[in-house]
Amino acid sequence: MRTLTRLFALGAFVALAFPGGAFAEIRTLVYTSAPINIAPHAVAEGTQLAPSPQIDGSVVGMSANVVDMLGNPIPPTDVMLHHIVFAKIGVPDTTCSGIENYGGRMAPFQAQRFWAEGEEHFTLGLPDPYGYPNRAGDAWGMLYMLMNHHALPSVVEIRYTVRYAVGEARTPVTPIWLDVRNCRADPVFNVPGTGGPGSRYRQRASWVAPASGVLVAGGAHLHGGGISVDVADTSCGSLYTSYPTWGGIEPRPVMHEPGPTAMTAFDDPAGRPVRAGDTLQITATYDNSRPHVRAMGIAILYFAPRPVSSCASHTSPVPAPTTPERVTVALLKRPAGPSRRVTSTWVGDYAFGAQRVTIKHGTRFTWRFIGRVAHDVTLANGPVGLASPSLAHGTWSYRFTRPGTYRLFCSLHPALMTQVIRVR
Ligand SMILES: [Cu+2]
Repeated sequence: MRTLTRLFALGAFVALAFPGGAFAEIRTLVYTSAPINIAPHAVAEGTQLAPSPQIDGSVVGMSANVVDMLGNPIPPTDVMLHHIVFAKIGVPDTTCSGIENYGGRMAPFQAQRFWAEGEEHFTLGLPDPYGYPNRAGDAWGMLYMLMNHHALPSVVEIRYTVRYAVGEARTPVTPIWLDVRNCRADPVFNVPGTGGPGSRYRQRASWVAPASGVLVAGGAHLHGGGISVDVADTSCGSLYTSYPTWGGIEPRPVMHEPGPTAMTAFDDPAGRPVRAGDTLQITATYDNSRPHVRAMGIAILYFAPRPVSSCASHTSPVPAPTTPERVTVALLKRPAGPSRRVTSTWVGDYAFGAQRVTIKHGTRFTWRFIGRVAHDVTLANGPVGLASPSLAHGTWSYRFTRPGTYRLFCSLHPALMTQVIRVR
């Protein structure tokens, strides 16, 4: 009887929401970003407003790629889509009260991250009957990071496809963004790579579920050197583990350690229960036998609130083993000038002050950022993984405890800004 009443109430709701019985359908909507200019052998990162459906409905799927100004797809060997993140502006994020923009400033508004894609090309597909609710008046923003492998400037656009249910009541999902370096536009960490053969390096973060419900879909993001991303309910065990697949044609020149070409995702219409008050823990596991810089560990989960009484662990499928291509990131420009015994230098547009430096081990070296645009200090190759945040002002320092040759570059301007530090 109660079920009947509930069905009746639902029917009344649908009739009210869609007077005249609007035709229920799933539309395929294709949008294009504003043009993005990328300098030769450089990285473009930034934010844009993103066109979005101008009608009430629910997002049930998303995918994106990089196209030229004529709409032709651009392969990653030309312009690499490092990552794009879509967020709904003015709506609080589920796991983060404020997001630090590129350059270290807090974003001036709330934004709910609801989908992202990186080199692994995570395609969103929510199982029936779920959907991410969206209103005609909602505004979307897009954060992007693209890398140009050409010696010429490129102008590209992001083309994205939204599968969108209209005229139909979907069960609403909330996106849950779990990130071991959460609340940053550039949520990176560095794997030192000093653990020896077979060693692992882990980063973790956790989040307490404020409501009960079920996880119905998810995807994850790792960088080169990644082993897995696991999401566990600390009282029940693993709910989802994502594994990378490696391979494909690696772009030349090598401007970063290649990321996975795929990550295992899941969709589960029955849902994986999480109780209010349960702690969800994300663990990003990396190889620690060699350095991996500017690494990430992210999972995005789609959560449908509803009463649940218990939780259970899940074993995730492991893809057929693949081996990452072992690349050495070489400097694209030979550091110039006399070798200097200094313990600090400047970083400007577009050079390091002292490009060839010799120091004693144990020395703390300081970089002073004085550019109009942001730069960073990133290990290309050397004994220990290290990288600074991207900065336009302020200083960053690092204590060199292991002797060897550290070849460094700005990961945003790798063809222009290089430095070598010899640690005796
Ligand atoms: Cu730079």
